[in-house]
Amino acid sequence: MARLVIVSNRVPDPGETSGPRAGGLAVGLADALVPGSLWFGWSGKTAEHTSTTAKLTEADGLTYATIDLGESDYRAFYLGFSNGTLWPLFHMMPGHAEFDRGDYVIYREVNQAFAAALLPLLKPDDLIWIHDYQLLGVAAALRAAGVTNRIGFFLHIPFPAPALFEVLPPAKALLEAMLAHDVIGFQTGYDRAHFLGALSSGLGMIAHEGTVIYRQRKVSCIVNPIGIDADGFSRMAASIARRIDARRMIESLAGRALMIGVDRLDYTKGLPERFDAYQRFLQHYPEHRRQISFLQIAAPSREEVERYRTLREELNHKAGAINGQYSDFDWVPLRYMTRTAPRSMVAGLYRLARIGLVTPLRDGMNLVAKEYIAAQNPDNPGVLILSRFAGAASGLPEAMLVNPFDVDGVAEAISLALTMPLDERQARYKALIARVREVSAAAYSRAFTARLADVSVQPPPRVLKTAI
Ligand code: ADQ
Repeated sequence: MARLVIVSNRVPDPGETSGPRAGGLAVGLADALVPGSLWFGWSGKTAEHTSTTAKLTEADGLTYATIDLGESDYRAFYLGFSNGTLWPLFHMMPGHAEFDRGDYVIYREVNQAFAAALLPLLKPDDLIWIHDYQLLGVAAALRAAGVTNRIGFFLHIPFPAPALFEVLPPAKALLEAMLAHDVIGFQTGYDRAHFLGALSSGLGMIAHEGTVIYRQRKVSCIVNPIGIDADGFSRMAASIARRIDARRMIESLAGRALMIGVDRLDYTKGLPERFDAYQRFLQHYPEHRRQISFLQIAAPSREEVERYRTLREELNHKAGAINGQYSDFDWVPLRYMTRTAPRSMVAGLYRLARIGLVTPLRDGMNLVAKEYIAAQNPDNPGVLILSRFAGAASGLPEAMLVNPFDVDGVAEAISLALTMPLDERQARYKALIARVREVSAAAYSRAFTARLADVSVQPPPRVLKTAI
């Protein structure tokens, strides 16, 4: 069987890949990472220069190969073009995007450096699976170096509408770079349609059943939504809800319903709008005021980027205003924590929460929505309020779908969720948990690797002389 090589911007610390704290990609790929697999990427550390050779570590039968990033490369590649340009633009928020040609040049160079450090580690039959927007150009750089392996790519974030994508000065170069893969995976049908639209308007290419031919090579564009290990998460939530800290939480609620939000502190997650909606709820539904407690846990993220710092200040201000206006001697309407909570604690809190409030302005998938469902007690499940602009919404139609920009609409949804009868909550939960179980982490990685393994030999990519 061919060896699987995962390439991602961050490689998890091998010490933390098993156990309850492991999150994100490590969980999504757990099934695919059989002994013998290789995981290549950035160590998360900076040095004077970007490494030219990878450092290898073995753990649990897997090989982790990491490089460090030079301090100035980190700024231009990671904070600059990846998170200052691509991240906002791909989330269709061009107002937050900045473009600097110098950062883009470094982005290209770092993608080439990834490819150069990976090259000596590759075997002829390896299946290479590259992840996310930071690494759009790695496959093109590998092809330019003569690599003929099957290479797949998965985009974890949305792909923007073609008219927005075209705003990017190197839009065409990035599309051509993406066509160096054999298989390109998207979270939803919308993202794939946007990508195919961009290929059509940018390069005049027409897809047939999701497949395009580029320089005599077939590129298959597939929809392959990411999921979670629902049963594992459910077990973790049930066991933690019986623990002492859960009991403290229950006592502090004093019979009030808990509403929970768990997010990275990121402007795409719609936190200011969420706080506004909660304030509107308290204002318009005074009869519910003392019956609810909203816990928002927000993990600080990308704090070197100015926009993220101003977001944090804005949220502190809004949280203070809500509690200042509505708190009572024995009731605080909003508990706002800016930290990363242990995964097991998050699972337990989801289970205690009568409402899961997941309202990103735009999101590739949003695993919090799936985790909240998996954590519920089937006998007395809570209600998921979900943004229709999260990728998860297209696979979870029984959630209460809301428009996160509509503050009054979200306030109304909170009121409806709070008073929803048990039989309706159970009916929605039953449908949702079946969907979360079916579109699991294991199904995600199995489907993608099977599709990649199926690719037949393609002509050598000799014409791709340069990377992006
Ligand atoms: P993210 O934008 O990071 O991921 P998401 O899918 O919600 O978003 O995953 C976040 C993970 O971190 C969840 O497992 C959640 O429990 C955890 N988490 C978030 N805040 C936390 C906190 N304060 N404390 C503890 N844990 C916290 C990107 C894309 C998403 C896509 C995923 C996977 O932006 O759209 O769903 O990749 O493809």
